[in-house]
Amino acid sequence: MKTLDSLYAEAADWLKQIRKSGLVVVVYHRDSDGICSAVMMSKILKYVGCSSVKTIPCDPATPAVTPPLMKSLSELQPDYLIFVDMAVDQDPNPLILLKQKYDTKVIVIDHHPVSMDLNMIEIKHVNTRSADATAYLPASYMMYRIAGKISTELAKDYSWISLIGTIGDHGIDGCQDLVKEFSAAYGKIATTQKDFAKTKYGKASEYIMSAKAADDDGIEKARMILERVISVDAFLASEMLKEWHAEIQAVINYMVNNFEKDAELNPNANIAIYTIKTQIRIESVVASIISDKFPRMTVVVCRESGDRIGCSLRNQKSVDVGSLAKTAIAGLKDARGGGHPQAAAASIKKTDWITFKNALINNNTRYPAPTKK
Ligand SMILES: [Mn+2]
Repeated sequence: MKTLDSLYAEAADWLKQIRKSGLVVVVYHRDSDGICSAVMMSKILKYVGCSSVKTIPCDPATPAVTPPLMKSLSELQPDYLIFVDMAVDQDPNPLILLKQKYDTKVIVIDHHPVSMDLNMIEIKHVNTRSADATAYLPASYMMYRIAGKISTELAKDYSWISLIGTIGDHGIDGCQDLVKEFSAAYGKIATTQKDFAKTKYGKASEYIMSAKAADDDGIEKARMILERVISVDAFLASEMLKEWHAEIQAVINYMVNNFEKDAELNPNANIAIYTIKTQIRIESVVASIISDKFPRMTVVVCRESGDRIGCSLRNQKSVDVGSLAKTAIAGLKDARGGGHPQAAAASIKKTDWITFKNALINNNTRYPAPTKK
């Protein structure tokens, strides 16, 4: 088995050999960890001399490379294609096609559970779980380590960006080396996930998620601001991001405050199912906030959109909600579900709601959380 350190070195070597005139496309997960990983990647690409870089935000989907994404990539015909924080190994066929058609060189930098080792099909696959199956190390943290393999100064200068993404993915507690090095460079302000979430870096992560919820193009706009600014204070000073944050925060607070009143509680199965009515995609944030209050309960926040229902699942201590989500969609047509043990998502057709809900309740006690090292 490879060590984590050798994985980071491999990614760094791959990035260092990129031809400077080549077109690089970075596809990143549409969340705080994804944005911060993409910005860290831009910093590295700039450092190694690449001037032609395009970015595409993406929602997790099965297959990860959706037809619209494939269309963009076919138009761009990148020389190099970089995925950060995206579990594209779930279906590598589109990547094989790109490689064959345009001779695109592909690297995947990810921390989601591995479905397949892409190295076998000559795609550079750097996933922390192939070195440590139980590791929970966000992609932004990986980017910090990879940057450090290229230049110690580079990693140090932008450790605050990796920190924001790591907070966004609830990964601080497992990334204490980043915390230590960040504290040495910028002063000690916190140690734990809980405390870091309350700092301006936690707020920056919130701003990113508000941008995602408030505007169709918000995530890419937030990414551009983050890439441009020199500090977290400058990021938080953006008027547009501030407005979006206030607007979304009001709706989030309303939903969180009504949880205990409106959620369907199943004390025997230790699960609460909460349907929120709003046009804004806040189920994930609302689920995280409620889960912080009830860390041993499975919290499922659902929201209707068109003929589908999207759900965010959380359980910080007792249940592996990634496995639960997968099981709950089994047998349903046109359904998606899966994720991390502590945080997962599902999307189903409205007509399957009752079946899906019962499957959640009936299977919740079946998947104990993996024991942490
Ligand atoms: Mn992530």
